Amino acid sequence: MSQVHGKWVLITGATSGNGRACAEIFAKNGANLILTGRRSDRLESAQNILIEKYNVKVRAYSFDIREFNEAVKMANDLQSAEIIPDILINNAGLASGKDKIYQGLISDWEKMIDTNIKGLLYVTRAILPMMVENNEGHVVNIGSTAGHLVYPEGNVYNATKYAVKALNEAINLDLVGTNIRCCSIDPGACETEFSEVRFHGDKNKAAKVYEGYQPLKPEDIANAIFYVCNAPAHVNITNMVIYPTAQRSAYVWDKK
Ligand code: NDP
Ligand code: 8X3
Repeated sequence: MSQVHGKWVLITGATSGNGRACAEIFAKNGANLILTGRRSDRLESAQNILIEKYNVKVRAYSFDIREFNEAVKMANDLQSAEIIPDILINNAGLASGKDKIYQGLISDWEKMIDTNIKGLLYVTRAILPMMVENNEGHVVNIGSTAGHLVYPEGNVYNATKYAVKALNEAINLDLVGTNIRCCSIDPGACETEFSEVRFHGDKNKAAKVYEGYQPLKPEDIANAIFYVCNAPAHVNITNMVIYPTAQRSAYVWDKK
């Protein structure tokens, strides 16, 4: 039986892409889920499907992770229900826009900084004390290869993912002496709604990002996270970088 069976897994950004794929693999292996995202219709649908399919418990919290109070409300509600998340997957995030830095929209920059950095911090600040109190848990941060190498017009998105890399290292250091592990999973190009969001809903532009090669699938990322969470308790995988085979860096591609 998998180590996650019967555990509570909190996934931010579970309405789509990597987060939704994580919900599937963890539920399939008997984990109970706490799902978050802003689109309540999708959350409710995922909740119903996963309960029906895998007979696990699923709680859904629809909120914007840019609101610290909302993360605290969720944490308080979990505490009232005597639920301590065993695994926190800080997945919610986005790129908004792809422009030269002297032409970028301030609204895009604020969205990325507030979601990818501050939102991740807010949820972590609300949930991690419960894990520390329990001296058990696993934090998985979804970074990106964009947090290892800057590319043209990636600027602020790159900066937010460099911040996730730094925070992942910082969380690990601050957790020394506890049994809580912390890992950053850093994917390259993965076909989700990511590019559609980045290009403000332009589906044609988004589709072009994935043409001419096999990008990663959300299931590939979910499998990696599942692997990390199933490592024996004395094994702390702190970082995993995952590229499609056809992509070796932001600059080196094999596109047909
Ligand atoms: P998707 O757009 O498919 O999913 C993003 C998820 O984040 C959605 O569930 C969305 O839910 C949630 N989200 C976004 N903003 C907020 C917010 N303010 N509050 C709450 N939830 C929010 O993209 P991916 O699955 O690809 O993205 C997941 C993570 O993976 C991101 O951190 C991204 O940076 C990272 N990543 C993606 C790569 C890729 O190529 N796809 C590569 C490397 C990293 P909702 O809209 O319902 O709120
Ligand atoms: C998403 C991957 O290369 O578009 O983080 O930045 S990339």
